[in-house]
Amino acid sequence: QAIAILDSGVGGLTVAKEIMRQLPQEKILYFGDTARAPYGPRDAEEVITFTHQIVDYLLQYQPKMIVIACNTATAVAIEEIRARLPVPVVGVIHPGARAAIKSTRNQFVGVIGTEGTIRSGAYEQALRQISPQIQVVSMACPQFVPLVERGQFRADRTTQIVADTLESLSSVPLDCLILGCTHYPFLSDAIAQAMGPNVKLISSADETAREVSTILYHKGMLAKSPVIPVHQFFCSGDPVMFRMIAQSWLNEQIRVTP
Ligand code: DGN
Repeated sequence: QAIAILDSGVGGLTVAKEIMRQLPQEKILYFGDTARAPYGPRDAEEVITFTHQIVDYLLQYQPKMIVIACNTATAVAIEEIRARLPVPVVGVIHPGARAAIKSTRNQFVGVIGTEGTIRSGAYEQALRQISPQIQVVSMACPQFVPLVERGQFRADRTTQIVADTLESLSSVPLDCLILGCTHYPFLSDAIAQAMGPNVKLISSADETAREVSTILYHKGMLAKSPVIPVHQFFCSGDPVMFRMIAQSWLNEQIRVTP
């Protein structure tokens, strides 16, 4: 049985890669809804509908767990999905918040994400639940996801857009910045350059993979076969672009089912 991972596009690959690294014996089924990305500007109802549709598609393969590797979908849909599924459902917001709390020294945390994620206030809520005195500044970065979906991670124009977008955060004394969208680790060079050396970038990937591993361990569901699994990738849009981005991020050849 596989771990099913979904996102609006290629962003969830940042989480998939970390799960593959921490749990190399687990088979991954990945769905990127590239035809309908970005989810960020869509209203909550629409994102909820899309998430249910993708989960239903993935359920045909009888996965042992679902990972919603999209902050926008986690923010609005995880409770509903969790309530209706018989398998564990993991999102990316609580793991991201936990990682930031572990990292911050001055209790001042920044969050960047899609409009949908920032509007939901899900990070503030998750952060304050763990640490009520935390100070949070959040900002939506609607231009970032389309750059990633087009594979433009390192273009000069990308670096410039990232620098311009994040400029207003430079006056805030944060010591860590949550990449509250799973697409953003693709832009981490440009984001790190814009934020400077005193701000640590926090991606949910590592902590989410740890949560996946803990749940599977406690449920006695970790894969036992020593055979290296063949992962499966599905995308709703252009498979050529998806494959190109996925192969360069994962450093391996993959097959994509359109
Ligand atoms: N990767 C998704 C997220 O983490 O929010 C959504 C990106 C998008 O579709 N805008």
